[in-house]
Amino acid sequence: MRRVLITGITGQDGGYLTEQLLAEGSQVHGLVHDQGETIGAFRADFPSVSVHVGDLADSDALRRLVSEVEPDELYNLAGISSVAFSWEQPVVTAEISGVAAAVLFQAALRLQEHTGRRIACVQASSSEIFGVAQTFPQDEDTPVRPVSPYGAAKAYAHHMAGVYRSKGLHVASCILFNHESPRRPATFVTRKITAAAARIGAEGSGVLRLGNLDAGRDWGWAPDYVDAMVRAARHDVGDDFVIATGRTHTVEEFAEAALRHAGVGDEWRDHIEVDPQFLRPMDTAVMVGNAGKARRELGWKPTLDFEEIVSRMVDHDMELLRAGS
Ligand code: GDR
Repeated sequence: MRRVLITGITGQDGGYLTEQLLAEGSQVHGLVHDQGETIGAFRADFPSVSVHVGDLADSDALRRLVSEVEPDELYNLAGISSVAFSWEQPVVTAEISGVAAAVLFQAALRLQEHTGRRIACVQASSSEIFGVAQTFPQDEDTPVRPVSPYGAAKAYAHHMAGVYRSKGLHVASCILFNHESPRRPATFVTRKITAAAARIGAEGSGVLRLGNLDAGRDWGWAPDYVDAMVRAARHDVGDDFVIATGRTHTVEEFAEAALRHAGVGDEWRDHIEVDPQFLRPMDTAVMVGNAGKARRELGWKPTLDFEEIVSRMVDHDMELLRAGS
């Protein structure tokens, strides 16, 4: 039976990945930081998963965990996932989104050398490593020039994936563009928009306060991106893969689509205000990825388009409102 270790298992991607791996019969272990409500809910949803409570900043504990679990596959999904928050906590971001990845790769390589068994690692990298890209669309050869503490930490982990690959470890760095689902927390713009759109649609009034409306993002469907990571783990060689849809939309276009889907008509723009508190010190303007390599080498392609993702998220939030939660 395949044994898998996932860091960040209680996040959006961790949940979808756990479902996919359990469905195929893998034994799943997960590292969890928070001991509160999140972990309780996760245990209730996935009683067969072995949950290990620990801190990514504790390198010794991470090494011990890898040698105890002896995984066949290790998915590093953990870290600070909010670019906005990384401006407030740049050092913590470096430690847990950057250094912890290197600790895990080193521990996996040691385990591989010790046991003689192949261990496949997947690093959940990010389009933020490209910063304000000068080439469109971005692919695996686009220069890595981050412009946020989050992007810089992810860039370090991405480079370390390459370093450990050259030492003989299978490390795939999946350069994930934005990927959404109804499980996204409202700290991210898509869910903030869909939750507000559902409310405005139901009440016929209300205002959605946003930051940069002109930012362009390549928004995909989170379960597709999780599937790409599994394919990358099982590919013949560890490599870098851009995972994206190849289409970009602005934040304003996302808001328009969500409000219209929630039943707000041509007056949708009256419900949006720009609030400077949501602007960032530096923001990547337009992101769009070319996932041609993942298509060719992993047989991967996105299954849902922009309109369908928006609809599913708004429908979910309308359902939550109806259920009174
Ligand atoms: P991002 O996602 O920073 O791209 O990182 P987010 O949804 O936070 O922002 C997307 C864009 O929307 C603009 N924006 C706002 N963002 C938030 N959160 N709240 C607002 O009110 C708002 N108004 C406008 C932002 O400025 C930005 O341009 C996500 C995360 O999932 C990362 O972990 C991942 O690595 C990258 O995507 C790829």
